[in-house]
Amino acid sequence: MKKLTLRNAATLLVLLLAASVLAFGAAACGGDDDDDADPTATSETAATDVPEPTTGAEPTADDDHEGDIAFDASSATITVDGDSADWAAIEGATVPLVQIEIPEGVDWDEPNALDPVDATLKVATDSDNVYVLMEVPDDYDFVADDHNLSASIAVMFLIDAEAGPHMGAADDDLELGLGMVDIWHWELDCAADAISGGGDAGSGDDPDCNMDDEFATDPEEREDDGGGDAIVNPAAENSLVGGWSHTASASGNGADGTWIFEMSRPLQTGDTQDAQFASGGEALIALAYFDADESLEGWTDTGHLQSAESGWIEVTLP
Ligand SMILES: [Ca+2]
Ligand SMILES: [Ca+2]
Ligand SMILES: [Ca+2]
Ligand SMILES: [Ca+2]
Repeated sequence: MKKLTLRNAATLLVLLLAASVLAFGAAACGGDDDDDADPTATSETAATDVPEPTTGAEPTADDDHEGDIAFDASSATITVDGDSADWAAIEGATVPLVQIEIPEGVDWDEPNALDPVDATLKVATDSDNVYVLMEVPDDYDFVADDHNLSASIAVMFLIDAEAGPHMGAADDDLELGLGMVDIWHWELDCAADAISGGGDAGSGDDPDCNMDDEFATDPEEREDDGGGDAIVNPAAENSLVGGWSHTASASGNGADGTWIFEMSRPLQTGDTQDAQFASGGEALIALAYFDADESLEGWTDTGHLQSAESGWIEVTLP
């Protein structure tokens, strides 16, 4: 597995300190999709400047998006069932996930501290679909009727070339949306033996298992595809699927092990609120993990661990 390469640790540290604002989430990445943010210029811009879907022939971003982590996706057809056996021969990357430090003067709830974790990310494609495996070493927590007391994840993809890895914003100003990102946001409302995702077209909502297909333009502007006050997307494609498991689930909540989140979606969806992928192109990815042990009430919106401090994860598609 390829390891993280810190191109310039000193610079990164400065960035971490300087940009310790909300990143992949805060008010946005948790809970419901209520959008209580002000109708900012960012959302106005998004309403009138819907990006054209990128095609595989063109990379989804330019060289400005160099991050700390880059790897190649593999060619494979994966069974999305929460069993990672079909990924055994596929190489991925180690992705450090760290908690966001809420900056002074920003009116967000201060989370309870969580230790960083190293997630594993693998990506594969076949002629029709993109497949993503995210594994997180953490104890098992699943409570069927309260998803805040279960693990939750988000996988984010660049749509607009200028979008930053902090839900569309960049390190230097985390409240300034630079472009749209695609988000697969999974709160575990279904047990491990169910397949999550899907729902009515024209929406990103998964009414049964809460694996929603979303988009964001900045950390406070996040919606299900097709949702939001200003953006209309009746063509929203909604066939995202996921299966999950945990290696120690048989031992009950609190048992040490590894979460396995396996996901897939068509390479091309024709949906302006999705990233589009094709052979020879690039996927730019960021990850988030919500730990149910963060508080007695479970994970909070601002407390999640996230990868944006490493920049966009660059994945070259076969
Ligand atoms: Ca599988
Ligand atoms: Ca979609
Ligand atoms: Ca989307
Ligand atoms: Ca935990």
